Amino acid sequence: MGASPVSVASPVWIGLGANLGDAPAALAAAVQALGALPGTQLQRCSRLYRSAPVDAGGPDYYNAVAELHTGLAPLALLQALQAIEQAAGRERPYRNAPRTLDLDVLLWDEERIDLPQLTVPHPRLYERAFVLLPLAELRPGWASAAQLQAVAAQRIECLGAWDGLA
Ligand code: A4P
Ligand code: MG
Repeated sequence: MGASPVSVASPVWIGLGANLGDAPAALAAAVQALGALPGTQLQRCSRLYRSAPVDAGGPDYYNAVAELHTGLAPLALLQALQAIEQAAGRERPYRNAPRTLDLDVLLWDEERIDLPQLTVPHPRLYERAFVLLPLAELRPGWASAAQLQAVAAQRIECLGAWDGLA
């Protein structure tokens, strides 16, 4: 007798960013869209942050992190994220150009993913206050004091609860 099928949902953390158009509205719509993906539940969302562009120009960014449980495979989720970005009017004129919506896979459970299209943990995760601070809200104790100290000079402000908050 074979074992009964087990549905495996992985905890996944998604970084959301935008600095063109109505960025808070774009982030709130994206959080709803993430929770509506097949086989996927929105678990929690961080508070909303406003941050100075890092390695980039243009207006201040709005950033947040969402925690999902998904049964999607990594590349299927990446494709879904890119479809949500496109629906929000994402254009890619050059690297780190200002954007209406950016969705990055930050962490996939405890896994490492090393594919041509997808690197997880996100390679620039630890360099960025706009990722570490909202992620630390959802995973208290995950970032060390030294890691948080390393990004302490980056300008970032927490705007508190918002529409995306689950
Ligand atoms: N890709 C590889 N790994 C991943 C991953 N873990 N998640 C590939 C998502 N995509 C991943 O991404 C380019 C390619 O990366 C994709 O086709 C995918 O196959 P992109 O979003 O089209 O291009 P990008 O925006 O130039 O790259 P990326 O990686 O999103 O840029 P960064 O490094 O995340 O920087 N400052 C502030 N304050 N707030 C921000 O949100 N964001 C950036 C973007 C720069 N500065 C910022 C912010
Ligand atoms: Mg991206």
